[in-house]
Amino acid sequence: MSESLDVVIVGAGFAGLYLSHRLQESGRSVKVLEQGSDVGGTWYWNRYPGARCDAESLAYSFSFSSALEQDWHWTERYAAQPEILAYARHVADRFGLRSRIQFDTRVVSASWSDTAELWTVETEAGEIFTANFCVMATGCLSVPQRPVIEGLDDFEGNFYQASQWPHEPVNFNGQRVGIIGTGSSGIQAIPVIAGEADHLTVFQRTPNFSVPAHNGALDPTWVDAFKANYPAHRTNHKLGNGSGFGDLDIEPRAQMIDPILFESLSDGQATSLLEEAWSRGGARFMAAIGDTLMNESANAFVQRFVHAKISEIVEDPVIAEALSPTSHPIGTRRICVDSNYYATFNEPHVRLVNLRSDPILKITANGVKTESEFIELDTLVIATGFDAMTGALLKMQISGREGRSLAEIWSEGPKTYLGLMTAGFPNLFMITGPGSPSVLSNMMVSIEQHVDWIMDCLSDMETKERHSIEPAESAQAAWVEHVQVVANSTLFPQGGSWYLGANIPGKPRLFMPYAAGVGPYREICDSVAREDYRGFDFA
Ligand code: NA7
Repeated sequence: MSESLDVVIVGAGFAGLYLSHRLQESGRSVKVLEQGSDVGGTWYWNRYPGARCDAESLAYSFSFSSALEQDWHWTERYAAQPEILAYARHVADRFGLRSRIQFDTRVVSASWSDTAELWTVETEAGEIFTANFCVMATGCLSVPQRPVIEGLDDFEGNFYQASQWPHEPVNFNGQRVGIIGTGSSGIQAIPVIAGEADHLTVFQRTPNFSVPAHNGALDPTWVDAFKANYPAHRTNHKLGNGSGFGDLDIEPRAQMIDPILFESLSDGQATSLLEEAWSRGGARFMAAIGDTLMNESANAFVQRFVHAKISEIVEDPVIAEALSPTSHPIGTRRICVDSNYYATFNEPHVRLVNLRSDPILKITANGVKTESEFIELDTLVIATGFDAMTGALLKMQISGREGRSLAEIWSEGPKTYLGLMTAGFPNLFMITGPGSPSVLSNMMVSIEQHVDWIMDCLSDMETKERHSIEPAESAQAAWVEHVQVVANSTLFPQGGSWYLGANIPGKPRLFMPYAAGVGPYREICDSVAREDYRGFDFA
């Protein structure tokens, strides 16, 4: 038996929740298929100690309902995972979305029928859903990457993966813990695990740049003043040239302020801007000097500033040097936002093993063998990242016109038009897909923008009695090239990061997110729609 719908959505994270709300409101039939047992996506799976958002709470939240915006009470400047998950649950309950979501349901395939002009979506349990439209709301960081390390499966102690953390409390008291991975997840988890464990060994391959969060309780008076101005703040977040975080000043700016460029600053002025940004905290440190991600000299200056900070914080100069990134320009790998990360290495029971000079040879039943020693462990944690942006899409068998598979068409890297659709896959939308600002942006801003655009597109198709939409090959090719041209005008490609697929052996190297900023990107999408969906073909 198959269920027939207007729209099938894969994923009940924030994207799936908002889209299902809009579809439900519009009277369309919709089903959301979700692998987890609850809503929340990223925030359902990533429950590791210290997990919290690196965007500020009042910006990392939905703007579509002012009642929701006003009612919801964020407690901290950067919300922790349980609070964000509670928010996702609240949204699902408040807007009556749960009845359309089928949990514990993994989608294994989605195929387009040229004759029926329908998508058929099949689950692991063999259930079949057919729909006119299929929307992949599968998230950008949802397929964990397990490292290839000899003996990883032989470890007999407690073993945890950051992005697949158990739902039961985990206690590290009295244990010798090891952690592999020093990206955002590791950098958030390390200080918290160190607070409990008897001994913590951090196995670091590549150091990452991290700035202090200066997290803390939100001041209710500040929040009230911010909320009184919420629409203006949201406009700032949506239209800016940057990543959609906007500024969190109490008085929202009427216009974007021109970025301050490095060449206009003396060294003293540049340092004081960085000092101010460092003491304010958060990822907006990267915007203190406006061309940090475009200009090698500016970037080198900012790198030196952070290296000096690390040396000030970390007492042992050898450890400080090992923690100081030198292999990539700052910001070209996602900047981390931490609470006490560098200071944790001053604790006598915390140790850094620099895998660059002492690589792991293998993991055994009770520890890690490096080239120079054996480190006995009770517990091993891996925080080794994700098959980002394309991982979840390619894990499913997705086939479009004439049965051609997405994996085959993307074999040299993802090809999309606007990060929303791929040629040959009619009526298949992606939310925050490769080729859109996605992971370079405030996800809430980008999710709402894509959902609203898709909803307008569906209405327009109905009005004009169009049954299917897909990008023209030429428009797609031009967009793919444009995304690369924009990326190549920045320092991002030098980062060798998961933005490029560089963390997955054999994955094609292509810079996946669109780096021109959320405002310009929104303007392009809106102009495409205004010009009768320029670059799309309809049937
Ligand atoms: P990241 O940022 O991809 O970090 C993964 C870390 O794991 C990184 O330090 C890697 O070192 C390390 N890693 C991966 N494989 C290995 C092996 N085999 N040996 C040693 N170390 C390894 O993932 P996160 O989960 O921390 O963060 C992802 C995003 O989630 C983050 O940016 C936020 O947006 C939220 P490497 O750099 O490869 O040398």
